Parts: sequence; structure tokens; C-alpha cells
Amino acid sequence: MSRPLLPGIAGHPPAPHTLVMGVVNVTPDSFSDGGLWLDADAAVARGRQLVADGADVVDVGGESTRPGALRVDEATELERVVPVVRDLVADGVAVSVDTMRSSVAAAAWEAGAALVNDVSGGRADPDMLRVVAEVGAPFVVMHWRAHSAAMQHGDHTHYDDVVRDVLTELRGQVDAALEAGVRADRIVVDPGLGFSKTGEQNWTVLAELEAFAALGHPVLVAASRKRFLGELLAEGDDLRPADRRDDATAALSTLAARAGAWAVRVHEARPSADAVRVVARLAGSSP
Ligand code: PMM
Repeated sequence: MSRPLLPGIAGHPPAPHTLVMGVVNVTPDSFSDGGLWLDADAAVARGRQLVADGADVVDVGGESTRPGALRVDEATELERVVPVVRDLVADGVAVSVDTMRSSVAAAAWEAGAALVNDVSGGRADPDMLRVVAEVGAPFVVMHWRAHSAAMQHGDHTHYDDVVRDVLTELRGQVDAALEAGVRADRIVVDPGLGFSKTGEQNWTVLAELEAFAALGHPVLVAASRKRFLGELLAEGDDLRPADRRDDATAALSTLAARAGAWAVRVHEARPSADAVRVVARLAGSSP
């Protein structure tokens, strides 16, 4: 098994444009594609389609993290994720594994994954940072305060200054990863849009994306189809449905690329793959 490499991390040369990470949720209950790719063959076919549509990496997850979601057990998550990772890697696809469990991260790495994407940034599983450090996996540290069942309740969405506070907490999570032995050049940071954040707070974070690059790590932005876009595009009391938020998602991919994001994580690859190429072309033409 040869593990595809990701440009722009672990000493590899940067990509000519912001990378596009296509999402495959092998879950019954994710907010926008839950149930569509629960069958392994359907999930692998979806991953291939995302690559055909311009995705540079495919993010495979077996546990929904939508607000209110309950945890799945470890055996179910492993069963959902590992065969899909293995088949996509066999096709030469760069695969990221979206998991909060060290056992799933380790099994996916063994199956050839190129990146561990932990929405808890190492906080949900006490073994995660050690395992990632041991195998030398590139690791996404997302800003995270609490599990999905609780993240939009109580004090979890309270900030004195959302950008400053998220940066401070994210820096703490990065420091913990470094202390556990994860190499600095393997760490990617993510502000965690919608995770313990209201729609208003997501917009404030997006308006100041450049501040996240100052952490000194590549930045991943995952706005795709999220509720705050449904609210923006609502007609009366009816939120715009998740599968009709892809144009707005591509608009945000353009802005994230313009702000220097390393990658955008999206459910439909084509619009964002085109958008990041437009931004790179324009940047190349700047005087
Ligand atoms: N959001 C979701 C899932 N995984 N991973 C990262 N790094 N950042 C995110 O904001 C993020 C994520 C939300 O669920 P979805 O898979 O249905 O988009």
C-alpha cells in the first residue's frame, strides 16, 4: 500500500491552489448527506465521484457530529470507515479520516489514510494525540469545546471575543498536540464553524480568517452546507435545505482561498474546485 501524500504539509511542496476536501459521511444521520452513503460500495463510489469532480482529498467519517447527535459505538464506526478508506486508498485517493477515536484513526492510518481529522482536536479521546504522534500522521486540530449533544447549550457558545477566544483555545489544543509529540509540520488548524458557535459567531470568524493563519499552521475551513448558510438564504421561516446551499458554499470557498486557507472541506467538490482555481489564477496574475 502506498500512502498518497498531501501537498503543503509534512515538508511536501505546496499545492498550486487551496485543496478541496470532499466529504463522505458513512452515517445514517449526518445533517446533509446522512443515509446516502451508508453502504460501503455507495460510499466508495461517492468518494471516486468527488475526486472526478476535482477533490484533492476525500474525508471519510463514520460518526455524525451534527448538533445534538449521539455517539456511535467503536465497532460500528470501525466497520463503517475502514473498508471505505481501504478501497479508496487502493484507487490512489488521498484519504482523510474524520474521527474522534484513536482506535479508528489507527485503523484508518493502517489502511492507508493520509490525514487524521479529529473535530475534537485531540480532546475527546485521551489516547488520540499519542497515537497520532506515534504513527506520524498529519492531524487536524479543530477548535472544540464539547460533544455534539451539548455543544450548542449552556456556556458553550459564550465568548467575550469569539475570534480572540477561539484563537487562544486553539493555540492551547495545538500546544497539547506538540507536547504529545505530534510534529509541528503535521498540524493543521480549523476554527470549527458551527461547533459551539452560533451563526453570528461563524460569520465573525469567517470575516477574520486571516487571523488563524497567524497560528503558524495550514488552515482548514469547513463551512459547507452548514445551518448558518440555510439561515442566510431562508425564505420566511423556511431554512434553505442543505442540498441547496452549495452555491453559497462555493462563495465561501472563494473567500477562504483568498484568505490563504490550505483546504476547504465540502460536500460537492466541483463548484469549490473551480473556485479555488479561479483564486489561484488571479493570485498568480497579481502585480
Ligand atoms: N464539520 C463537520 C464534520 N467534520 N471536520 C472539520 N475538520 N471541520 C468541521 O467543521 C467539520 C468536520 C460537520 O458535519 P458534516 O460532515 O455533515 O459536514
